[in-house]
Amino acid sequence: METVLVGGPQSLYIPDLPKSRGGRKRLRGLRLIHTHLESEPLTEDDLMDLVFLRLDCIGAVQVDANGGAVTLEVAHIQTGAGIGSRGFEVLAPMPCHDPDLDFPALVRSLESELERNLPTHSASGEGEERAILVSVADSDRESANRSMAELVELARAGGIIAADTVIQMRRQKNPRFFIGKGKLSEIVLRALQCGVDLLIFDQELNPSQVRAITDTTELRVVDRTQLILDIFAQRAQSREGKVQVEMAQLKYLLPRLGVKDDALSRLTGGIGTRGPGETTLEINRRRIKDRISQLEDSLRDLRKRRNLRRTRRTRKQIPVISIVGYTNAGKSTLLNALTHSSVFVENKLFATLDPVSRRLRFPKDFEVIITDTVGFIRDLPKDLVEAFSATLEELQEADLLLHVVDIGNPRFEEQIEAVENTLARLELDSKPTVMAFNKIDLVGPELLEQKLRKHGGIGISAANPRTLHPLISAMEERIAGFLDREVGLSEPVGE
Ligand SMILES: Nc1nc2c(ncn2[C@@H]2O[C@H](COP(=O)(O)OP(=O)(O)OP(=O)(O)O)[C@@H](O)[C@H]2O)c(=O)[nH]1
Ligand SMILES: [Mg+2]
Repeated sequence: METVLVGGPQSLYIPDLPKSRGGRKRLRGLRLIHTHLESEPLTEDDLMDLVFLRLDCIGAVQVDANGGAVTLEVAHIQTGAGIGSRGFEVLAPMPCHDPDLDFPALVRSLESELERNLPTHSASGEGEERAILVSVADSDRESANRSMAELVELARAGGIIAADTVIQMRRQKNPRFFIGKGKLSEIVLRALQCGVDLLIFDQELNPSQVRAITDTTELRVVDRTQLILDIFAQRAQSREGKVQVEMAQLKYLLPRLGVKDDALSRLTGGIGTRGPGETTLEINRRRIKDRISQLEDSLRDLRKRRNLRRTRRTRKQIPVISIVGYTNAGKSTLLNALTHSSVFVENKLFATLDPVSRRLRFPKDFEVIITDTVGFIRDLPKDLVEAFSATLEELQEADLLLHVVDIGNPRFEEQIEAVENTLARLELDSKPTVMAFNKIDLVGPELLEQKLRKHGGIGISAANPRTLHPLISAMEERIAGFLDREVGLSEPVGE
């Protein structure tokens, strides 16, 4: 026996229990046997406790009129149950004086089944983290699915494998847990089955929700914003990129420190502990504020230098084309193809963080600077946009925006909208823009034709330089137009 608890007729308060014997991925090694004075069967609350506390089993003793123990009802988790099923099995009541059950054998078999379900380590690659991805959506199942598909990609970009995904359709969010409590218990069970101790939510959670879920499930909790911040932290190469990411991470963290005691250690217990922000994430609020103002200083410095470079460039009057677009649209591939360079390209979200500029000579014999920068995404976290304002300011000097769209992606129209919204947020929506529909090799000619007509774009395949001529001509024409106008303004030609 480990602990004796005394409760009232209606309820039993269960204090913090000792940690499970094999870490969070196994049963706790405890059976909870309690008395039901009204002789009622196992209740919904009992069964929730069974799952949330990962008990080996839960038993209720039913009593007779004199308070003597009569029958024992026992439930245990089901190791094979998936999302959507109840996840536990209630055994037929047995006589208390002679329960017909070999407990140790039952627990052994549950644990060995759990063990068997776990993925073998080498198969998934070393050091890869696994998580259950969770979304709570209000009405549109289709869009929740698409958003989840993107979250899976985001997780992959952050080096995390999605062990399972769960979408709950729910008009009203549970204020405490955000997700429904029943669904949360299914998730806990699923986590146990998959040997996962990380949940990633597709929606932003408030600090007390993160805390409530962490407390109840003993699983680490991260939301989409934190995941994106984490990817940026892993990717940042340049000093400027690192400063910007650290700033965004700290600004995200700061309001979340309002919740008392160890909220910080809980938050940083998530995956947001890698990358440049790593050391600073452990320090307290005061020092975070100091650090933020320090970072602001260095960003101001970096921005000054950037401005200087820019003025020099403008003085030379070289037109600038900036490539913009949703992440993974093929921006860097296009820059490489246009300028015969070898900027890093990868089939992962946010491969590029630091802006890159290259020169490009057009057939008509004038030169432009073409820049590639960080990709956009739907609901780009506010702190990131702010922190990356220096990088994004580069776009202000562009004479022409080249908006690259991945027409091979089924969500490309939403992506166009997300990019246009971000451009509007950056007050860039009035810039002249050429739209390039990339990856035409992935779609049929009819769809392509229809979409090009609808959006007024030019079809290309950045992977195949022979397809780029129409785009090059279109850009050349637009730029030549500006140059003529500028020449016309500064040195009016006589009669
Ligand atoms: N099938 C096909 N794939 C392409 C084409 N152009 C680029 N890709 C692939 O698309 C993926 C993303 O390309 P990137 O150039 O890294 O995309 P990006 O827009 O710079 O992405 P981020 O920097 O992550 O925002 C890579 O796997 C490319 O090989 C194309 O024309 N056809
Ligand atoms: Mg790129």
